[in-house]
Amino acid sequence: MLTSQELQQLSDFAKEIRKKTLYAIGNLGVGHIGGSLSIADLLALLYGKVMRIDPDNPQWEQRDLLVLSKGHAGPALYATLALKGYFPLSELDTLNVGGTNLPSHCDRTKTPGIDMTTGSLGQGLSAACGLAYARRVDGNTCHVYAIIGDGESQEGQNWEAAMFASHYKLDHLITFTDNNKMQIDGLTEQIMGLGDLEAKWNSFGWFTQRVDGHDLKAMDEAIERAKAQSGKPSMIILDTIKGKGASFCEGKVTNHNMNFDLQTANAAIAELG
Ligand SMILES: Cc1ncc(C[n+]2csc(CCOP(=O)(O)OP(=O)(O)O)c2C)c(N)n1
Repeated sequence: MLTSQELQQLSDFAKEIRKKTLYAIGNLGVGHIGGSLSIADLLALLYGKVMRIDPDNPQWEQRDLLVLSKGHAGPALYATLALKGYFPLSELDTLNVGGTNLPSHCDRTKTPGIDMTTGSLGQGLSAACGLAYARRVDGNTCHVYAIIGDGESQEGQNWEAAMFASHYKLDHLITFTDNNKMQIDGLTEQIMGLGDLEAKWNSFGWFTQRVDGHDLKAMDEAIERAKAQSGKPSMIILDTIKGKGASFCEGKVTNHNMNFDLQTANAAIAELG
C-alpha cells in the first residue's frame, strides 16, 4: 500500500520521466513518443518502488529484471535509468545518434541497466521466460518483469511463451500489457483486434488483472496481488493512453514515431509543470 508521500514522489518521478523523454526525442527531432509516454507511470512505479535494483551495480546478480519487449519505447526507459543514476542525464542528448549508448531500441550490450535487447516485437516475453526459468534453477529469488504492447500481442510467439510460463509455473514472472489501443499505423481493434484479452490470458493459465495504467495506486496493488500468487505467472493489462501527458500528441494515432522539435518538446515540458 502506497503512503500519500510515496504516491506524490512516484507521481513526480513519472512527470520527470515524461519531461526527459520529451526532451531527448525533441532534441533528436524524431522518435517513439506515444508508446514511451504511455508507460511512464509504470516505469516510475517499477524503478521508484517495486524493483530490487542497484544503479551503482547494474549487473548485480540478485537484481530484479525488466524486459521492455516493446523496445521502441527505449527513450522512456533511458530517461528512467538516467534519473535513477545509472548514467549521466547528459547522455540523453545522444539518443539514437551514431556511436551512442542509447540506441532507439533497447540494447543490453550498450546501456547500463538494460536487461534485454529488444525491438523485434513478439520475442521479449520468451526471453523473459528464459530469464525467469534460469534464475529459478540458480536459486535466485528475483522477480522478472516484462512489458509488451497491445499491437505486439498479435505476434504468435507471445502465446507460445504464455504456455511455457504457465506450464513451468513461473510465478516470479509479472508481465504488463501496455493496452494503449493503438499500434504503428492505427487502432489495434481495426488492424487485428485482440478480442477479450483478459479471457485469453486467463485461459492460458495466467493470473490476470486489468487496471488503469496511469493510476499508480491501482498498479501498485495489482503488483502486490501478483507477487502473492503461487504457481502462476501474472499478466496485468494496463489501460493506457498513447502519448499520455503531452497535449500535442496525446491520444493521436500519428504519435507512434513522430517528428517534433525542441520547441514543441519544451512547450509540452512546460505544460507538465
Ligand atoms: C517483428 C516486428 N515487426 C514490426 C515491427 C515494427 N513496429 C515497431 S512498433 C510497432 C507497433 C507496435 O504496437 P504496440 O505493441 O501496440 O506498441 P505501442 O503502440 O505501445 O507503441 C511495429 C509494427 C517491429 N519492431 N518488430
